Amino acid sequence: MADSRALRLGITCYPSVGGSGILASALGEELAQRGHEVHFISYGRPFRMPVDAPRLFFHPVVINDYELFKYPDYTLPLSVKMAEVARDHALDVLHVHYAVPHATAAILARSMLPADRRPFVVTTLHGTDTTLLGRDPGYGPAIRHALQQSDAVTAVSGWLRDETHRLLEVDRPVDVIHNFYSPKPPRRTRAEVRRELGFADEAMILHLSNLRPVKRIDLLLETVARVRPAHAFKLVILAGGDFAPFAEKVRQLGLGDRVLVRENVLDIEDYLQAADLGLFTSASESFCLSLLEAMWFGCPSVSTAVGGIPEVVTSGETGVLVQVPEAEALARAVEGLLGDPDARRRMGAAARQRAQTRFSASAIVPQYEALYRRVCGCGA
Ligand code: GMT
Repeated sequence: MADSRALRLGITCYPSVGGSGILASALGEELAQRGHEVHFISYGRPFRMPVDAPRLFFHPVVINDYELFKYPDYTLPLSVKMAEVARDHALDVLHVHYAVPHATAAILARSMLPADRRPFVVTTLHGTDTTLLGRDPGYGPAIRHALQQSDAVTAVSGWLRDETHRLLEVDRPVDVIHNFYSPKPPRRTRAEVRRELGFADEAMILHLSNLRPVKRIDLLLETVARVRPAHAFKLVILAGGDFAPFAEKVRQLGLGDRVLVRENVLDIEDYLQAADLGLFTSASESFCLSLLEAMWFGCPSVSTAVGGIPEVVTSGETGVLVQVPEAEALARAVEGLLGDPDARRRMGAAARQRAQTRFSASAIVPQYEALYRRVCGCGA
């Protein structure tokens, strides 16, 4: 019989700036708003997790540093905290975001509990947990084991599902549930933000990422250095990390007056609404949540056509995908859109429409709820 009772859910994610943590926090918030009880378990409070929201709880994992250990261990205290929260709050499901080490800790936590108190384990793969760590002989077998032992595994794109089967040789189904984004209203107007950044009539190209090597910030800078006319735009980088290592490259390319960097910005919506074009140059990307964030604000993007990005962007309709990841090809695509405000407006409107219909909370969160109910055997 179908059971629509509210569920008790544990969510573990990285609490720092990063797509998997952002997605997990937003999911927890949405689930709590839908009446479920949500317990975050992590070493830090997820940075976008609201304070004082009903049915939303945070359980910190305390990590002690013992002299004997050369490297502090997180997996064991995390698993103990997961088992404790699962027992004390009668969790139905432990949903872990990013397999390493969360899925392994969840499997261990489950086995610490008596059979009638064990939560079901759902693991969501986000990207490098498969594509980077999955290839590492020191991690791959442990990830594979945790995926085989999970009650359900999801991937944030069809591409990541296929890569998981290929690289980790898991012989179990992997459900695809795409990412979603729920924009917060901007706090400042577009004009105020552009004034803060010192813009006159230039177009604003926006890039936002954690700046890891996979984001190819070198290619991003080489691309904008080739865009003409140079006075027609400025590049704004919202950096979820330290930009200092790239400052020399900015100088070498003569981009000092055209590249503006803001580090660890919380009000990203302020900048998203002020942008005219997104630019993403990643070497690999399972989904690219930042690209979706731009789409929500009617901002079309130029991006490398890698990984799961073609599932997010329809090339020529909601943005431009560049098949050859080279500065020259990317720069020509940027110039094409900078020089054609009508095309930009048309693509921006189509991007917003696609984001709302395909990648909104109302389209995606019910897919997770259905998955939880399926693993719990409590109907849809
Ligand atoms: O997998 C990672 O590199 C980290 C992860 C994160 O926490 O930022 O990023 C991945 O997950 C995001 C959310 O699902 C995706 O939007 C990113 O595309 C993905 N990164 C990569 O695949 C490189």
